[in-house]
Amino acid sequence: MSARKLKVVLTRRLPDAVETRMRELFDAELNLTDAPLDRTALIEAVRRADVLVPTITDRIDAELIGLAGEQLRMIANFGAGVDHIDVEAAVGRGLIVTNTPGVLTEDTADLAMSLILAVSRRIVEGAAVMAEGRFAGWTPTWMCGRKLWGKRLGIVGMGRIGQALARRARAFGLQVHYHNRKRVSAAVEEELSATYWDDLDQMLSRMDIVSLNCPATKETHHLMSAERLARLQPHVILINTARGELIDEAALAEAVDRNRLAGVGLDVFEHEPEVHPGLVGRPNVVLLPHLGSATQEARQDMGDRVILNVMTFQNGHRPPDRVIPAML
Ligand code: 8YV
Repeated sequence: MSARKLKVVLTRRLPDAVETRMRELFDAELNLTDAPLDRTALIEAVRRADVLVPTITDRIDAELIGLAGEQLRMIANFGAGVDHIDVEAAVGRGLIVTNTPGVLTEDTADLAMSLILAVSRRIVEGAAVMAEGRFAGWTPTWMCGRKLWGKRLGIVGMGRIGQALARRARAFGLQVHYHNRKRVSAAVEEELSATYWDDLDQMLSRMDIVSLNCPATKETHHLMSAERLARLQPHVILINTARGELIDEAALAEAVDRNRLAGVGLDVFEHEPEVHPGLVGRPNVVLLPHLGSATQEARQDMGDRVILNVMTFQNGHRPPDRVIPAML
């Protein structure tokens, strides 16, 4: 590798310490406004960068990759999910693609567990009562949510985050069930007392809570279609902290409208940052603005992971978090 510092273009503001380190190590170009780059700015960025550091708010599709300059060598994503990147096109053009797995696992699992608790125990509704001064005194039948202990949680996608959620769920007395492309090891199943379902539809129709924790791919697009939503039991709580595209959001809004679900907790949306209006302002729907990895620690660790990947590449080695199409 040449002694010239790599031109590393960041599409968004990252934590201060990450940006400072990037400036020390690379010819780093920061986005000081923090507004997402529009298409023209993104095209300009891939025309001058050696390394692009995008986030989920950038669409890195085949067309953009085709417009990149000869010098672009690497796309070092700030985030674990790479569904906004056409990895096949990038790798086909000889680019290295990396992500930041592992460092946001516990935080995202915390958020999924928080949504399960918030929806089942009506925490947001209760907080609104207090904020609006509507608490008129305790009554035996008012604001009753649903018990968690002993209920069945079905986790769709038993990767790192799914497993981290299962550990938390066990502590709350939930029975863990899961569906995954591949069955996890017997040791993990035993640790989590997790029951594997080969057939997703069968699992869905028997759960009390369903949490989506799988990546967005062509195969998982609208995994929760109108038909699948109809398979859920009417008392089910549906949680999504993975990707909005996993759910047909219009179908979900209709199901909520017809009281076909007891509650919903969403941190991600099909057309982010837009949210289907039918889901807004519903007492049994808790919506969060994509906060899964939003802790100071996780965002710092994600930045450190990006730096590690770029440094390793700069030193002529294989970056630890390389993503190849076969992994998706
Ligand atoms: C990130 C996420 O904040 O890492 C992911 O895949 O969904 C988020 O928690 C976001 O992707 C940053 O690019």
